[in-house]
Parts: sequence; C-alpha cells; structure tokens
Amino acid sequence: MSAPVKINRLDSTQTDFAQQLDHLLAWEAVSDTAVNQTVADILHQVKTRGDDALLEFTAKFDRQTVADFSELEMSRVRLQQALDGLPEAQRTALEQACERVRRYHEKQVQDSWHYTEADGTLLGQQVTPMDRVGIYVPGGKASYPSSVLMNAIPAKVAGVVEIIMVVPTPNGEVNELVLAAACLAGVDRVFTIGGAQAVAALAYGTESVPKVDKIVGPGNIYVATAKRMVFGAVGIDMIAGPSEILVVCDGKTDPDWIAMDLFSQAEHDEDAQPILVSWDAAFLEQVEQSIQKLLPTMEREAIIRVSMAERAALIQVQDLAEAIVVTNRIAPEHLELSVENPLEVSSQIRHAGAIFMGRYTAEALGDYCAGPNHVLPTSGTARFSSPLGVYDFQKRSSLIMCSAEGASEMGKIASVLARGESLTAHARSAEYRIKPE
Ligand code: HSO
Ligand code: ZN
Repeated sequence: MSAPVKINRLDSTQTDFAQQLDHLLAWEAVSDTAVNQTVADILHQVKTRGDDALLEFTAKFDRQTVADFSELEMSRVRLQQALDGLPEAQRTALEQACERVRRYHEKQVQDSWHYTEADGTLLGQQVTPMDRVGIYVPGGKASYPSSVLMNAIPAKVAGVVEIIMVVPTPNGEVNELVLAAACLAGVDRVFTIGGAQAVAALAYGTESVPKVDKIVGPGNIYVATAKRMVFGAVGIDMIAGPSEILVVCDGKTDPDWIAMDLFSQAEHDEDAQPILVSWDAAFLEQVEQSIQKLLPTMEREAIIRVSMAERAALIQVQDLAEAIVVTNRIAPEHLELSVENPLEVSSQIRHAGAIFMGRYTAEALGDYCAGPNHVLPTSGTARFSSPLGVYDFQKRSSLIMCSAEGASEMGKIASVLARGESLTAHARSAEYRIKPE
C-alpha cells in the first residue's frame, strides 16, 4: 500500500486566504544564467556556422550522428509511410481529431475588409498569412501527436505557405504517431533536430533548414530560452509554463470523475497544477477520498503524486459567487465548470484559456479532439492572452486610398499637426495635395 498523498487545503474564510492563494499560484519561470549562457552560445554557433554546428549539437545532445545533413530530414514519403503503418484505430482517431480541429479553426479565419468614407477615401485592412512558420515538437516523454495537430492545423487553415517541423529524435528513435500527425496536418518538411540548436536553425536559417517567420510549439527550458532570445528576429507564440486545471464543482458530480480530471493534468508533469474549488465541504472530502483511492491505480502515479503534493489544492469557498472571484484571480489555463447552469456561470468568467462546461465535458476531450486548440495561456497569462489560433498565423496590413477631396481635407489636418511637431516635410507633402480655394 502506498502512503496517502497530502494535499493542500485552503479555506476562503481564513484571514490570510489571499496570501495563501498567492503562494499557491507563485510560479517562477526559471531564468538561469548558466542556461542563458549555453543557449546564447548555441544560437551564435548555428548562426555563424550553419549546418556544421547543427550536426555537432545533434550528435552531442541527441546522440545522433549522421554522415550527411540530408539524413536529418524526413521525406514526405516517410511521413506517408508512418501514417499508412498505423493501426486502423489510431489512424481513424487521428483523422477524426484532425477533422474536428480543422472545422473549429475554420471559424477563426479573419477576412480582409474595407469601407469608403463620405469623401470617397477607401480605408480597410488586408489580412495575409505568413510565408513560412516553424513548429517545435518536443521529443521524449512529452512528445504529443495531438500537439502536432494543434500547432499545424491553424497554420494550415490560415494559409501559411510552408510549415517546417522540427522534432528531436534522441538516439534516432522517431515517434511514428508524431510523423503520421505531421503528414495528416499537412506539414511540408520535417527535420529531426531539437533543442536550442533547432530554434536557432529556424530563426536564422542554415544551408539546409529554411529561415522561418514565426516559431511555435512547446519545449524544455533550453527551447523556451532560445525562443525568448530569437524573438524579434522571428515571431514566437508564447512561453508556456506547466499545465493547469481548475475545477469548480457544486458537489453534484461523481467525485471519481473529478479526481481523474485533476489527475489528467497532473500526469503531464510534476509541476502541473490541479485545483478544485467547491462550496460543498463534504464533497471536497469525497474527492480527497477518490484521489487516495485512485492514485495507486495510475500508470503515472509517481508524477501525479508529486504534482498533487506540491502544487495541487482543494479550496473551500462560501458559494458560487466566491468561486467565480477565485477563478478570475487564478486565470487558469483549463477551467471545468462542473455545475448546474454552466453557460450562465461562464459569462462571469473573465480570465481562462479554455472553459469546459458541464459534468460531461472532461478537459481531456479538449486536449485531443473537441475542436478548440489545446495550446493555451498558462500561469495566469490568460489575463492578457488567448489560445493559439488561426489569427496567430495571419497578419494585417492597413489599406488607405485617398480621393482628391479626402486628400485635400486630411491635408489640412495633417499640415497643422505636422507643423506642431516641427516636421515640415510631412506638412508640405500633405499641403501639396490641398485643393486651392
Ligand atoms: N493538456 C495539454 C495538452 C495535451 N494533453 C496533449 C494531452 N496531450 C496542454 O493543454
Ligand atoms: Zn493534457
């Protein structure tokens, strides 16, 4: 028998509840000077020595030595073989997930628009996709085919011309499902490189790896640091922290379901944060019992145990209204509203990456196949950011076409403002176009 796990308990009636909550949520994105130095060096090497540096780092960090760089690229034929080689059930599931995710993301496409002012001037916004984006897919224990779909499909739907994927393959071990997902999602080229060196290759380009315009996808501390450092030369999506789930429950859902929903995020990572909020004290007890009962049955018991002990919490509040206040304070990546009228409650949620409504909506369904993206803002960043979407791969250009009359009228305004800024070329450029009285 393994020992029960001790889980943090918080109670909103305690005078220091706010501080306890702050303490629970505190997450230091690691900023290690040694890591910064290593990554800066890797970036510099790849920038200046291209493929040669990439080959060296891949041999050193991934223990993968090749005679020629071309061996680090997986052909389209190889990707198709991976897809064709899947067991029927896996292939069907992947195809169904792909279809649902694509359908959802098609709704996000932003269209160009324009209108005409009374003076005949046309104004608008032209939306265009990026030319080339890079998708970083982690190797090893956190290598998720579902993440390939979630990163590639919105890019594809946006109309990105070329999608380049990088995935480390330590010791040359490739994940067939990852390659199959890349094939289905329409990834154009796949390189089996990873780490900061892969981010550098995508950001600066090498003889073999084309330079991209934006890099998306999760990775370890080296990858995250590299993304932070190349930002500016290229766009990046976000720097994701460990996964989180917040369940708000009225006490009327099966406690085993809720315990397993908490585990579903806990099993990602020892640092993952599962939280349950309820105003039903007896229910909190029941879920705690379910947790203790189910934990020894979990394949990833060791990871879940650490996450539950270090970062989880069962929070008792006074009522639903207080649960909503706490939720908005937490701004969770995933929010489950396991309550009677979830739609009504959701309208009061101001900060959350994704809201899963009702007792049947397990967060896990959203991770794989519901449709919305599973790349979501973590660590409270839902206060100012959104799920990965088609809009992350589209950009906007402003459109302005002045009529003679518009140029004349605007010229008068611009002239005054330009002279106010002492910018006479601006002023005279505008004034040339003012119609004589
Ligand atoms: N829950 C993770 C995504 C994921 N889950 C992939 C399973 N596979 C972050 O949202
Ligand atoms: Zn997950």
